[in-house]
Parts: sequence; C-alpha cells; structure tokens
Amino acid sequence: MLYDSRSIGAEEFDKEVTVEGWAQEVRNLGGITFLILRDRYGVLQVTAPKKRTAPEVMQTINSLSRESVVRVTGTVKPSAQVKSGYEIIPSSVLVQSAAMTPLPMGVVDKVDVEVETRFNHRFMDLRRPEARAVFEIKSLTLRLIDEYLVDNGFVEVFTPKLVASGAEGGATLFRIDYFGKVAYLAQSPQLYKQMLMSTGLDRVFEISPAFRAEPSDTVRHVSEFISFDGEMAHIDSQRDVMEVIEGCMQYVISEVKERGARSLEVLGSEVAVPKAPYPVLTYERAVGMVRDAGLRLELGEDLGTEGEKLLGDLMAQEGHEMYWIIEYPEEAKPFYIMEKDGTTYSHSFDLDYRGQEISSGGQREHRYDRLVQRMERKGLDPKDFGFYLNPFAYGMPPHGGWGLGVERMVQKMLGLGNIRETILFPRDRNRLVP
Ligand code: AMO
Repeated sequence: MLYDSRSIGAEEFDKEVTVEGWAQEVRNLGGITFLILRDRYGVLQVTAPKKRTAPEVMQTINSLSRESVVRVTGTVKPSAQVKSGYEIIPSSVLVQSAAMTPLPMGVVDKVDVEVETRFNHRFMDLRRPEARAVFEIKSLTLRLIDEYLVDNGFVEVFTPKLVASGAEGGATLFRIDYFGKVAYLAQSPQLYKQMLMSTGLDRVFEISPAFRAEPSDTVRHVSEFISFDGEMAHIDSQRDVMEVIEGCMQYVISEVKERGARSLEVLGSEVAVPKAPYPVLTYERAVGMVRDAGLRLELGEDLGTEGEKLLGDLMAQEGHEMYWIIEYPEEAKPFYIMEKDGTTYSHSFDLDYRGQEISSGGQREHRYDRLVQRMERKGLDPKDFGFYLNPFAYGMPPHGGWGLGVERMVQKMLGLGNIRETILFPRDRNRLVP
C-alpha cells in the first residue's frame, strides 16, 4: 500500500512505508541530503544521511532533477525539525519519471510567473496546491448543486450540444460542419429545457458545457463554460424560480464553507454566506443607484461591467453580496422571456454576486401566438424554430427557469480575479491550446 503525506502519523513511526510524489527540492549538504517530496496533500521530507544510506540510493537522490516522479521506501522517524513532525530515512529510491531541465516554469519558486506562461504550461501550474484547490471547491460546488436540486424534486437531464439553431443571439454562435450541413455548438440548453416543460418532466436541471464565440477579452468571459440551467413548470411567477436559486446558492455556499474547509485553507479564502433573503432591485432602481453614484447611463441601457461593479460596491456597503435585479426592459431580453403587459419591461431577473452577474432567467412566454409574435419582432424566422415551437402548440404550461455560470459563481465565491483560474484548460479568443 502507498502512503501519502497526509496518512503518515505517529502510528507509522519506526515502520517502513512507501510513498510516491514529485521531487520538489533536493538539498545536498555533503554529509546529508534532504529530498522534499510533494504529493496531492502536501509535502514530506526524505532525509538521507550519507553514512547510513546505501551509495546507490545516495547517488539516485543527489542526481534527481526537480519535479521528477519518485517512489521512496524507507523508515519513518519522528523529527522535531520538520514541520510535519517526521522524516523518512530511505532504503530505496526508484525514479518513475525523470523530469527534463530546465523546467518550463517553477512550481514553488517565489517569482511571479506570467499568467500566459501559467496557462501555456497548465499541467505544471496545477502542481501548485492553491491552483488545484480551486478545482476541489468547484467539484464540491457541482455536487452540492446536484444534491439541492434533486432534493427539491428536479430531474437531471442532458440536452444536445450539437444544434441546428441558437437561442442566445447569432453574434456568439460557433458554426460547425455537420456532415455537410451547418450546425452550431449549443450556447445554452434553453430551447430544449423549455420543450421538456410540455412533457410532465416539470422540474429539470442540467449542468453542462455551453459555447459562446465571445469576442470580448475580459476576466469574466470565456468561450466554453459550465452552465447550470434549470426550468420548472406550473409556476405562478418568476418568484418561484428565484426562490429555488436563492435556496440553492445559500445551501451551496454554507456547505462549501463546512465541507471544503481544507481546500479553502490552502487557498487562504474566507467564504462568507450571503445575507438572505437577497434584496430585490428593479432594473430602474439599479440604474438610478449607479447614476446617483456618478455613472452615466441611460434607462434602457445595459448596466455593463462598470455599472455592475459599482452596484456591487453600493450593495456591499449595505452588507449584501447577492442581490436580484428584476424587470429588465423587454427589448434587452431574448424572445423566450415574457413581457410585462402594459409596460416596456419583462418578467426577467439577473442574480448578481459581488458586482458580477452570475445568473439570469425569468418567466417564459408559453402562449404560442405571443411567442411567435415576439420572435418575429426580434427578427427571427419562426420557421427556423419549428421543432421548438411545436410543443407550445399542443399544451405548454406556464414555466420559467434560469442559467447560472458555474465558473463565475466559483470565481466570486473564492474572490478570484479572473474566471480562467476556475477552468482547467480555458478557451477564449486567443487560446485553443492546451
Ligand atoms: P445568459 O446568456 O445570461 O442566459 O447566460 C447565463 C449565465 O451564464 C454565464 N455566462 C458566461 N460565463 C462565462 N463566459 C461566458 N462567455 C458566459 N456567458 C454567459 C453567466 C450568465 O449569467 N438561456 C439563458 C438563461 C435562462 O434564461 O434560462 C442564458 O443563457 O453567469
């Protein structure tokens, strides 16, 4: 059995163990050599005194290149000088994979590595515990979302990512060749999750990649992200939908704090559970607030990055990290959102977290004629959406839903500056490799 830096303790003192990891550092002091071995959970020290170590073992350790993978067998001895409280005196050292020199980038060096270098050599970058901890938290977040939704009667579904029409506007569609026909990578599960509302599967959720050809080079846009979508039927209003998301976010963040404590410690992140219930601002009020604070913005315009940030600061002053913005102008919202009759607004919402939109959704237009009218007004040809419109013609209950960017949520929860930190191999306009 292999031990690791976490599983060795006082019980192993004077016993023989075998460990495997990366040679983070080799310090040859002549009479003694220290090898710092790193594994998933931390580091341990292999101490090789020349006098008590076989010459071939000594030779192997002293010639190790940094970041080589080695398997060490030896006796565990208590040691007051080592932080972990023990060291391993080696009886054998096997080089599983020798690392070439020089390294493309350092793992523990205290020099700042350029972001581009880090993402060019992401495998190496991920050897840093704090880079990896983000993915432990992301994995936990996804599991918690799943738990909450299933407990609330939702069924997990998977809809096609190769599609014939886009739902979120033509500008960000990735076009591909599909056996000689034009197809696209799905921007969201929008059309499919709505179609399911006509089936009796009346609460569904999906967590899957979404693709957007985003031309903008920002810290919160990428061209492939994980979208957490939900849709629910027989609702009275969008408030029913907002309640589910709010409950889910509170559950996820409070459980991450508990169950993710070890990874959060590695990251040095303090996660705060947002104050609930989240305040609800109308779009008009949000625009008024940022205008009063000095931003030039017209009613009808998008809050934009700057507006969202400013609003985040204003809400933080009142102790709110999460807040809703409802009733966006219908003109700014996609065809599938329901208009608020007698106004220019819509039954829509955005959820913002510390100055950044993380989710949007609303009540959908479920009335066939109104939906077709809305499509036409938005310049879409209903004929291109026949497969989507059909279910609306044969019994479609009132429904609503949301899309939430998992990486944006994790980014804000952990206080990270760039969404790319939460993606193993990010994709953007300038990056398709690795
Ligand atoms: P929307 O287009 O607002 O809505 O997207 C929903 C959420 O997805 C995330 N997101 C992104 N994250 C990273 N990079 C991107 N390029 C990117 N684009 C979007 C954001 C955003 O809030 N179908 C609707 C949702 C619905 O009404 O159900 C939709 O896709 O966090």
